[in-house]
Amino acid sequence: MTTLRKVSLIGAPTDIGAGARGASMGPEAMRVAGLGATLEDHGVDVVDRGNLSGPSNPWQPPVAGYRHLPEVVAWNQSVHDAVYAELQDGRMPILLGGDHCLGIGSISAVARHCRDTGKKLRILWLDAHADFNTSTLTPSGNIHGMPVACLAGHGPQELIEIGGKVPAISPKWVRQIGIRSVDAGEKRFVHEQELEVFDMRYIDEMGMRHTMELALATLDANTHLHVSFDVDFLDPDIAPGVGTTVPGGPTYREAQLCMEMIADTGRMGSLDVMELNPALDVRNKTAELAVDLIESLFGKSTLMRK
Ligand code: HAR
Ligand code: MN
Ligand code: MN
Ligand code: MN
Repeated sequence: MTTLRKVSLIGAPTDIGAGARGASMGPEAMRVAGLGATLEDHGVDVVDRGNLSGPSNPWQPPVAGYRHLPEVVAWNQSVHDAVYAELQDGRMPILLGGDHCLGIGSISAVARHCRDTGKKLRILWLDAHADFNTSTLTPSGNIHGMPVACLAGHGPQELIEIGGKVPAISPKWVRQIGIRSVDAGEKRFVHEQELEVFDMRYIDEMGMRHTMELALATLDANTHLHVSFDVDFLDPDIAPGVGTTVPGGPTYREAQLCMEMIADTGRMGSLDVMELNPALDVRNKTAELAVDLIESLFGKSTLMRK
């Protein structure tokens, strides 16, 4: 089984759901780090669709528990439409964020595609954060802390219905990896909704290999695997260029193994690369690391493997 070799890059240059400005520069930093040419070197057919457009960031306080809700809806609608069009075209969308609120548009489109085609959906959420807040649980109102809850149907009507069905996904389809920062109310809600979380404690004790074996255990030939890669998943020592660093993340090799084991499944059908913040990066090294890890998602490994 090999990963689909036709890829479309979609830039979503906004920080509308984030608590720091700068993720809006993420798509261009990924291009500067050579994402397109690097994938082509691995035999991937790459089309860069350029950047989506949407409202600018008004930088306002929360209203009824949400910051910038109308703008977040507009961006997610356009992400949904772009991602869905690529899937219908038989291509693998790679969404270049932008902050992680855009996972709502991206994954609701993937879920819709899976309903159209009778595929089973599995979502790997690689992140320091669970992103499972609601308007009443959130400490910040930042919607990048809410996408998984919204996808599971817990969020404002205009956001949760973007992909046409509410809820877009079941929490049972999600495997979260690398989690190490969860707010108090959010933690209760994660347990109540039975999200499957492989947190850093689990990875410390059991290792990345065992973690990924379990996270990938229920994939079959009819599964569409969506990978939502929040760059703050990585340890800040190797990936400083994100808005919300949390110490104690996966090392370079742990992250590589994670990506290599995903590649081995051959089931990845769509990918988000989120929260890269070039304003906080050091000579674009976080973007370069993200490109290196994406190469591994497409099968780069140290030695040839069968
Ligand atoms: N949990 C915090 C909040 O909801 C911080 C969320 C930060 N989220 C991201 N994406 N960077 O994972 O405000
Ligand atoms: Mn498909
Ligand atoms: Mn996130
Ligand atoms: Mn995060």
